[in-house]
Amino acid sequence: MAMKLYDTRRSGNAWKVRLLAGFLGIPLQRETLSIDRGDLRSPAFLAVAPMGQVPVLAVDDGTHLGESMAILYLLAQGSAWWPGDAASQARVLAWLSFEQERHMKPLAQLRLHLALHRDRDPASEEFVRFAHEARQSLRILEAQLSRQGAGGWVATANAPSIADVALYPYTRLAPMGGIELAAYPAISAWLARIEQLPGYQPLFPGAPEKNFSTSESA
Ligand SMILES: N[C@@H](CCC(=O)N[C@@H](CS)C(=O)NCC(=O)O)C(=O)O
Repeated sequence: MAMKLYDTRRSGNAWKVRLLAGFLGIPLQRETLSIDRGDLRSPAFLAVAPMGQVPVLAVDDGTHLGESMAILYLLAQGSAWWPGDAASQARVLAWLSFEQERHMKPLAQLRLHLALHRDRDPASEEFVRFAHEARQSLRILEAQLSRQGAGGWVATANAPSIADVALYPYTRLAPMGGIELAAYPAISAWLARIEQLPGYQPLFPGAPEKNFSTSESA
């Protein structure tokens, strides 16, 4: 039976899980919640998700697992997406940590408030700071991908890892928050290579052209 993934239609963090499941050929049954409807504050959801956020995966042993990094780690076990040697694993962990600490938040905030909710001023101190942090994070990623060379991946040389999956969604969606990617050629080539991998899943199933759509609620 397919594992159940609690997500929202537009969650970039849940997209990471759906991407990896697609690459691995793991079927997922989506339970798609709505932030606007208050689903993430319902007692039923909080019973399986103490952190009150998506993604959450219902694991085969009857437990539930939150946090995208933890879910990617679990799903990738036994596959090339989680490399076999400790030094490579440590490098993957370093980039997962970077994604959570420096990459995801500014890019997610810019997309959420400037493109989806349209409720903040891009010239406000807070959003100028997010834009600065987002560009800094993209410069670090660009430099790393340049170092890795034309066919390289974020943390590994010959095959992609869960670090690539983790960094893909909020990088791909950066233009929604006003961060154009043309200035980052290594990132642009890497995004295209990920999108060519067998099993790639766009944000909206079967509709890659809708990745940047703002017409439907989260
Ligand atoms: N560190 C978490 C962040 C998860 C997260 O921010 N989820 C967002 C959706 S993309 C969410 O549930 N937001 C609703 C809320 O925080 O109330 C992860 O990587 O899974």
